[in-house]
Amino acid sequence: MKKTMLLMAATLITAFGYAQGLKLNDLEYFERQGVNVLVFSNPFTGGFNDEKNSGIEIIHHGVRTAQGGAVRLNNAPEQWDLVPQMTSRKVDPATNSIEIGMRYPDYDFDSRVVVTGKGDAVEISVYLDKPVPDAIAGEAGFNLEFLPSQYWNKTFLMDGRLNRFPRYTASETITRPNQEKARQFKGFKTYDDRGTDRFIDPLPLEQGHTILMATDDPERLVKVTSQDIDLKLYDGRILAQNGWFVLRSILPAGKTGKVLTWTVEPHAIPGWIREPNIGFSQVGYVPTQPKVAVIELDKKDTPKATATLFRIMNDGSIQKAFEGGIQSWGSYFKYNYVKFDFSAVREPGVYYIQYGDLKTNDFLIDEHVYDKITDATTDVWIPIHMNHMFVNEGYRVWHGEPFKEGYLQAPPSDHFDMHRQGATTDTKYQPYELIPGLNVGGYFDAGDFDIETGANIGVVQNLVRAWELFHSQRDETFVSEQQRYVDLHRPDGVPDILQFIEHGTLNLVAQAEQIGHMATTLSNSVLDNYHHLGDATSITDGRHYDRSLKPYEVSADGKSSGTPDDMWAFTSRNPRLDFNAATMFAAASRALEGYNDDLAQRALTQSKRLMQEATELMTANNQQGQMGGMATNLQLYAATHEQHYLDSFLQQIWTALDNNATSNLQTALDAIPYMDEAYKQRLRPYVQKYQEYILSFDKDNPYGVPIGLGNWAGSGNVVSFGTTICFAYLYFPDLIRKDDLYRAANYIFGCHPYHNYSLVAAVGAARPKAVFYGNNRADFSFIPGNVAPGLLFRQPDHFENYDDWPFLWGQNEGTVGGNTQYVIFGSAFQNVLAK
Ligand SMILES: [Ca+2]
Ligand SMILES: [Ca+2]
Ligand SMILES: [Ca+2]
Repeated sequence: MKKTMLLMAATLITAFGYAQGLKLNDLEYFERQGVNVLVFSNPFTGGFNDEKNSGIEIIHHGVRTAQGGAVRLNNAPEQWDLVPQMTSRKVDPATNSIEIGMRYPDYDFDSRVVVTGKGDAVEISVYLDKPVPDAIAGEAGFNLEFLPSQYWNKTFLMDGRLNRFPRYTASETITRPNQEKARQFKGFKTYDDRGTDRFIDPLPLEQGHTILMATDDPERLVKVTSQDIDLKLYDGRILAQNGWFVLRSILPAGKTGKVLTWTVEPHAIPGWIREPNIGFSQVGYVPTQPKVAVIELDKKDTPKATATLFRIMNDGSIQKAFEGGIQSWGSYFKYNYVKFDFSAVREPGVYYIQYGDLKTNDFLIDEHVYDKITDATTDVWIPIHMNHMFVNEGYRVWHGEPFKEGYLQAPPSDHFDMHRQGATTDTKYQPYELIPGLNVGGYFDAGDFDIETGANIGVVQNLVRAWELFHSQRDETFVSEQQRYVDLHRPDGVPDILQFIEHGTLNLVAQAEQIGHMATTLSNSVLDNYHHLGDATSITDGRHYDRSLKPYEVSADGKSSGTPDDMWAFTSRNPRLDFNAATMFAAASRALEGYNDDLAQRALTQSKRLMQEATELMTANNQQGQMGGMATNLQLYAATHEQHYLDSFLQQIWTALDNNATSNLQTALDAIPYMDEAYKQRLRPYVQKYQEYILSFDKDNPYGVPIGLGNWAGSGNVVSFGTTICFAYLYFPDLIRKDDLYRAANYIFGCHPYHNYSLVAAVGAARPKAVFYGNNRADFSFIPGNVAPGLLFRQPDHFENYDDWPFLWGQNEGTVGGNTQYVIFGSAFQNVLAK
């Protein structure tokens, strides 16, 4: 042991003594080879409060390992704890420093944090012009959060005391009166205190003045010193599974001026160069398609002259199949990109790429590689997300039948998932009154369990499109609406896609019939149910909420309780949503005719009624301009063949195409089956323009697809792009290049920045992503067939997709809207390739 420690000390001296210095670069972050320190390049302005993506951040040897550096009000902040507003950001290259003004308006509390590059460290100082307000004195502190998956099982020393970061949380807590806890976002509570009026406060794992983290891993080694005040280390996972390790110092009460100073020194491996990321399709390639690997290189890396394709022969021996030159693409954000084109290889077989010493995993070249790309999504992901059903798979129950007590009319209220109930209910129901009949059909939105009406409308539309265009007869799922039971991998004689359309329509028709218009969402009434992880059945107690009972009290007949856990229907009327529903009902009625005639008729009735009422409402509100009824008119024409719908569509489509051809082309293509040859001819120039648009991405980025830079990553856009290309090729094979059909598939299946894993869970890929933000995310797992949003852009220059940490929804969540779009893409892609 002693010998090891001496060796470690020697390494540290060398390591921390390596002179290079953290310098502010042109992109306004501190940089040295192997280390980036960002200071509010990403402020706390994400859509969902603390997204664990903000404040002071460290990108350590290519991986973002720390974030959340800021003045915070909790030992281990949760998503809905208050976050600071950034009131100013001053970058000063002369002093090599960045100063951030922070404010908590709820407490009229201002602070300034100055980060200064000093040698290989940054010094972080907190300044107060007024003392910490009494209400949060002893609670406000400076925090920095470290990613558990990068630190667990690694060692740390606090003032020389040895310890190890736990793989799973099991440290100590206390409870304190709720009144001592800083207010949470909009006054919501993330926890159910079981009537104790107390909150849980974690105790520190360690405290002291100097911490060395990951002494056993040079890529993660960090030294943090606090000159004046103790550092405390917390495990945020003890409150919330998505918590991080939190390093924290409490700001002293009653003091002003410079009240805290930390020195943070992330170790840099001398001369470190990031390993190349060889992007290729993990699903493989059909023999005739273009095959180009995109290799992402550290900007200090020197590209090799060639790369090689090796083939693993049927007897297990290995043969060189191809050697080809490396072409430079150029730089894109922080990396350089080169390409390796091995399109010449067409022989079916098992291959891998070798670039320098680096070998990829194997992949297939074969005529059938894309045959199964949607099977996991249709056979597993979609049925698991069927609400109000018991879902079984082999020996496993995914969930029981949720929300048996139904849905209450939401009272006027704010919400935590971007909804609200306005001052009126717009229905015949009183707040908290049971709205009958809504607990039927519908799909969980995503990693949460609400029925987002807009998303569910999209699901039915997507599935109807897939049904009408491709007529998939695939039957791998038993669905009984009568038994409220779904059994995966048990054929029942009915095409699954019809059953999925029926299931979505059942809930949406119930909304229109019971409420009179569409709810904005059917969602949780309390925040501590919203972040539920586990079986959806246990979100509510299955008993009707009775406000005359005390919380947790159950009525004598066992049918009601005083626990306010019943789900709410948010019913503020939105004519645009009704308009969209009208579109979907028209489509659903077509698909369901001959399979469930009663439901088909009910859907058509609601379609016509909502269309008329929404038009009147929007006319009255002068909202005609935002009607967006182009697709609706098309759907209604397809359902009814009434000429006036067609006339309206034709009035709208050409203007829409002239205004924005790229985003409206899909709708224009969708109309082709109902139109004459003249319509198709008139569309040709727009399709020609779309081909130019496709090619423009070759200059935009090395991957040749639209890469989104928002706070929800962009694989959905790539899927839409790919879908439109397929449809355009289907109708205009002389205008769209066949080679361009593969762009979206390449990107989604592994040819993208950061790593080369397929963004679709499970079927077909050699190396799919392993963790996703599904409702089983606490198990670091996935639901097969999910499509991750993928590569999340972090300002100012970093793409990221964690595959050992599921909890960032913007990278790893899949939505029912997005995944059913992927089904269309996959079906269209397979269909055009088969031709
Ligand atoms: Ca949701
Ligand atoms: Ca079936
Ligand atoms: Ca209940």
